[in-house]
Amino acid sequence: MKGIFSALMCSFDERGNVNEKGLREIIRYNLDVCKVDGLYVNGSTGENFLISTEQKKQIFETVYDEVGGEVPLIAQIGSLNIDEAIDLGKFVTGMGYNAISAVTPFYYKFNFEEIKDYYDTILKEVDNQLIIYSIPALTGVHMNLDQFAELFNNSKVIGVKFTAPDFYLLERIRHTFPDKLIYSGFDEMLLSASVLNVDGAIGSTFNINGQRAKQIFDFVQKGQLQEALAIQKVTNDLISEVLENGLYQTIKQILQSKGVDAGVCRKPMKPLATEKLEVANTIGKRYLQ
Ligand code: HMN
Repeated sequence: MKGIFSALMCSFDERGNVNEKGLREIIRYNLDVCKVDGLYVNGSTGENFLISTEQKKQIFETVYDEVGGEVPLIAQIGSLNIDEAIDLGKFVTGMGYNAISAVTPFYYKFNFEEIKDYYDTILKEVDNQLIIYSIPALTGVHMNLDQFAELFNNSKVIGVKFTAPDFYLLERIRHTFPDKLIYSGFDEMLLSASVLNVDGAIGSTFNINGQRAKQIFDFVQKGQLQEALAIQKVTNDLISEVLENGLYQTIKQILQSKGVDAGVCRKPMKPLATEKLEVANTIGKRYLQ
């Protein structure tokens, strides 16, 4: 469960249906070309919050079938509808997913007691281990060290996907909980997080740039910081161009240019205009052979 995990993209057709063949091609590209260590399924990058329960299950099943035990799988089952979260948690656990993960409940301003109860309720019902998904910039949920400690008190909570630029808090969590799994969530900060001894990283750009992410992580583990920095620099050149052109759409177009049927993004995300499609193709050619 350590190392570089792609936050897996999903292929959708123009009507918003899951394109299973395309999804399988994205998985193969991740495993065979990017050589990632694992997959994080139905996260933000998988457009999870834009799709139905049936589509989530279809994706969980297709991924499990295609991967067939090759790498560990983490299923993001978090939902504002706690019954859906539990249902999905049971579904993936029955199938054999290695762990579940759930985003902190968002939109309503839940207090910490409610957030803790959300995780405890899921874990009472689902017989699996769970990784908290913390992404304050998107959820508005900022937790401090004591609150992480309270969540980690539940022994089934085995770690956190920490998607925040707060390296002070990250260091405190690492230091305080040496046995919990900590995944860095911002690909552009992978080197900095790796220096703090995270166990791995989960990110969207690994769908295309997984090989460099693995090199950064491995160089840091061997103490070769200058080598890691050189690769993080190229990685960040790539990421800044991708972000400027439209994050998920550009990653999909780059996959498309590599012969992977990555499809389009779900509405309300808009497809790339022609000039931006060309920019995406150029990024793919310049940074990814
Ligand atoms: C997921 O749940 O899909 C990801 O793990 C989210 C991941 O943290 C990404 N964040 C978002 O897409 C909002 C990052 O990989 C991010 O895309 C990347 O660092 C570029 O900013």
